[in-house]
Amino acid sequence: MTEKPAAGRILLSVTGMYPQRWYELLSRARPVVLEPEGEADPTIHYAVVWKQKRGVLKRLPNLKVIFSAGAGVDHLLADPELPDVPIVRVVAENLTQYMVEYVSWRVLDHHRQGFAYRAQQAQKIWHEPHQPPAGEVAVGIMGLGELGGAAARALLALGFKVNGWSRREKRVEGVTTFHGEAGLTPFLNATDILVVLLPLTPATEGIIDHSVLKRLRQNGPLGGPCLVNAGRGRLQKEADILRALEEGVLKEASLDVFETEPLPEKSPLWTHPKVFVTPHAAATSDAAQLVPLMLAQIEAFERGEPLRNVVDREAGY
Ligand code: NDP
Ligand code: OXD
Repeated sequence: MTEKPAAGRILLSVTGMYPQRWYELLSRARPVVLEPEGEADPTIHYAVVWKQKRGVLKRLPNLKVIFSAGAGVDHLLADPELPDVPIVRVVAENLTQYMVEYVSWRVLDHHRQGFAYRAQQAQKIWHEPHQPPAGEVAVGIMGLGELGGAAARALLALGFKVNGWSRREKRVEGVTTFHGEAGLTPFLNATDILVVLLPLTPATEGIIDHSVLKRLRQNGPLGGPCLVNAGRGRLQKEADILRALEEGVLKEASLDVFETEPLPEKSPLWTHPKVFVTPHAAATSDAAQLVPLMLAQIEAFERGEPLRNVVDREAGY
């Protein structure tokens, strides 16, 4: 009788993402290890990682697939010794839903004058400022992928005008689309609330700088443009955001991600009256939702079916 080959083990290295929860759920289906054994561990075929310990992946000679525990993969691609195997990133309904909620919440807060009302309440001021209708306000989404596309549809349903900017040419119903370097200025010029949902790549690092903020529509219905960044912190230059707020080039900002995380205590963003801070919490990777998707992909892969949501390493996302 031939014995069934042992199932390849899964390496789990998810820094700051409740590893115990991932461990419990994954290990119900497969043997899971937290550290490879010895210099080279041939029993590990899959890795589930988030900001993995440096050098841990190169010790896996039989690694077949790396699963990023999040949608972004900049944490993985930053590893100079990353093995040359497919990387699968998170695309999941619940993660998208979280992001749609976050973007809708922040856009509505800027649109419905949340900053002004909180300041008024602190001083017990009863005053109703002019409120433009959503249909007069243009939200511009940088990054029209899984998350940006879903956010665009939700904002359209709320009645906003929506512009979108992507790397390649794209059509999204109801959205005025722009792409590439040539499309950037017209996209910015037509935008009142800029929502950043780009991946961090060599092409996008530091893209949210003073020159981009300056090109947002300066005479729009909100009395100045607003910024929402839920992509990555290193997309933005925080000194430029502070300068733009100081100059009035930018009216307000909602930031979920920062150049350095956790946001250092000394950062002026914490206490700036025109900045709303959340701790990289726009869309959480929920192990209970994501583990079944990863296990289903492993099973399909072992049946010889193609992997889904594979990262294009050359593009960096
Ligand atoms: P996708 O890969 O589906 O979409 C990325 C989009 O960005 C695409 O539209 C792509 O263009 C565009 N893009 C990439 N590079 C460029 C460029 N150089 N110029 C213009 N457009 C560009 O990613 P997701 O929507 O799933 O996720 C986006 C990012 O959101 C993640 O990478 C991650 O960093 C961040 N994120 C943050 C979370 C949080 O909690 N704050 C949670 C989850 C994700 P094209 O369509 O042409 O390919
Ligand atoms: C992600 C994140 O990329 O949570 O999924 O930032």
